[in-house]
Amino acid sequence: MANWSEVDTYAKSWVKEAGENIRKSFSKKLTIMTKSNANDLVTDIDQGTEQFFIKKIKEKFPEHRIMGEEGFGDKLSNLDGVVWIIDPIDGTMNFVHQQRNFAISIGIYENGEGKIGLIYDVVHDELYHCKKGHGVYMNDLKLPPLKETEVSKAIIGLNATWVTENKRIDPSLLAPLVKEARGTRSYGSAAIEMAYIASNRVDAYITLRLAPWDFAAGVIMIEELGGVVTTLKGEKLNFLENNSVLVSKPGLHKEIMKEYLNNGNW
Ligand code: 2AM
Ligand code: CA
Repeated sequence: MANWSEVDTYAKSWVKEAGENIRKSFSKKLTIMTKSNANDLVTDIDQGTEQFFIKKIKEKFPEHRIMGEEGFGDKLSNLDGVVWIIDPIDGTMNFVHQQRNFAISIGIYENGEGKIGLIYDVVHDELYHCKKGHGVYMNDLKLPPLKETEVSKAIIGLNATWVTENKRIDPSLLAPLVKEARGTRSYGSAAIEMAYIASNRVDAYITLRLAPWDFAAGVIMIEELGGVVTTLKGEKLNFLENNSVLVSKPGLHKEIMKEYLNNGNW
């Protein structure tokens, strides 16, 4: 059994240290590269930050395994044992273009069960953190459980991509939701969107393609606060592949699934 208090203390101190290094990088020249396509960006800072975490984890917890977006971790085909799921910079496009609206996201799992979630909004110095069963905090502030709400009173995180022609969903499906919701927002970082639901700034978040490192930390926090996370078909997320994702306050999740997503039968 891992000593979760010890893991939590180290994880938080490494996240803060990595954040400090990222803030310092703002005054230096970035090296920007592309991955799968011209808009899929990665920088030397994404890579250096992931390598920083891997070095620290391997030194202190050599038996733990690591799944990292930039590929410096282990190749995993299961979630056995303790697994750190790391996105060194979630929202790289924002990091490059805006120097804000990005986060370090780390979810720590034991045999597939969420134990520790950390989302660090580096620029605002807001660390959202959760040790399973001990509540969710934004820095020192304990966040209250999520309350039920309805679409007509909700702000929904949704990228315009999904209501225009795209590869994954009929764009007309979500248009009524955009119309009925109080408002929509798109922050461009799944981790930030989930932290904002946890802290009651947004009510739901919908997207058609996320990787495990985009949601691993957020899922732990949202579920701890009584929120619901599934695919857009209403299924459990698969942590070894990409997923569509609906993150929502309770009540609202049921309404979106039933009234707008036809209970996943689309
Ligand atoms: P990233 O910045 O770490 O790549 C909105 O763009 C969100 O979707 C971000 O959290 C982003 O994470 C993620 N994202 C972007 N492209 C993606 C892809 N091809 N597959 C999965 N997630 C992606
Ligand atoms: Ca990333």
